Amino acid sequence: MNRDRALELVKKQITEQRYKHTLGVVESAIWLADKYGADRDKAEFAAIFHDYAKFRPKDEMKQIIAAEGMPLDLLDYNMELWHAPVGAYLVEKEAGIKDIEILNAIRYHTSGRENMSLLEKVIYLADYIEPGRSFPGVDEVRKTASEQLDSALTEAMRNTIIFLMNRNQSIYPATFKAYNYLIMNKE
Ligand code: DGI
Ligand code: FE
Ligand code: FE
Ligand code: FE
Repeated sequence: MNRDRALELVKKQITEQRYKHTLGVVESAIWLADKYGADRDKAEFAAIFHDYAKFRPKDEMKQIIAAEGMPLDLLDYNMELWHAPVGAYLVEKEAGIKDIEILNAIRYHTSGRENMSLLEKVIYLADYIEPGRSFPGVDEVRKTASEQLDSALTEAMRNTIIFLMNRNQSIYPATFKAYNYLIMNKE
């Protein structure tokens, strides 16, 4: 699989706007990978495919979560979480990506998890800071990302948790666990 073929496969799955976001995530992921010593090619492929399942029908995502042994508690939380694990599954099945590090970076790009790998951190953060994002506080996270990866990741997770809480939404436990892990294992 080369980069152009991967982009072509993804383009068919998502909207024009989401494709632009994806190109932004690729740019930010390569920047972060080079800065923090992650595998540049893996970062590029994980970024290209990270939102592959974003527009799959709700029922199809539900069915895959149940049938493929994914955590069933996902179904009790915001359905925005589902495209990440379902994406990892479909990218393997439909695009033939077998690399477990790439698949895990896709799988955990929305919730995060405890003890994230370097590649998982790069993709989570690239998704948050890509040039097309305009969340309140994103410029501060971009600045931190140029200095310290874990600090930037912690800020991005904190902002996301606060954003969801302010909108009266539930928080998936893995997200809290990811945040706590970073706070409790700071250098
Ligand atoms: O797919 P994207 O829009 O590029 O971004 P994403 O996959 O990081 O997140 C999609 C949305 O999921 C984002 O607006 C926040 C929302 N979300 C809902 N429940 C949770 C959650 N995010 C986290 N981290 N944890 C949750 O429990
Ligand atoms: Fe996503
Ligand atoms: Fe994200
Ligand atoms: Fe995304």
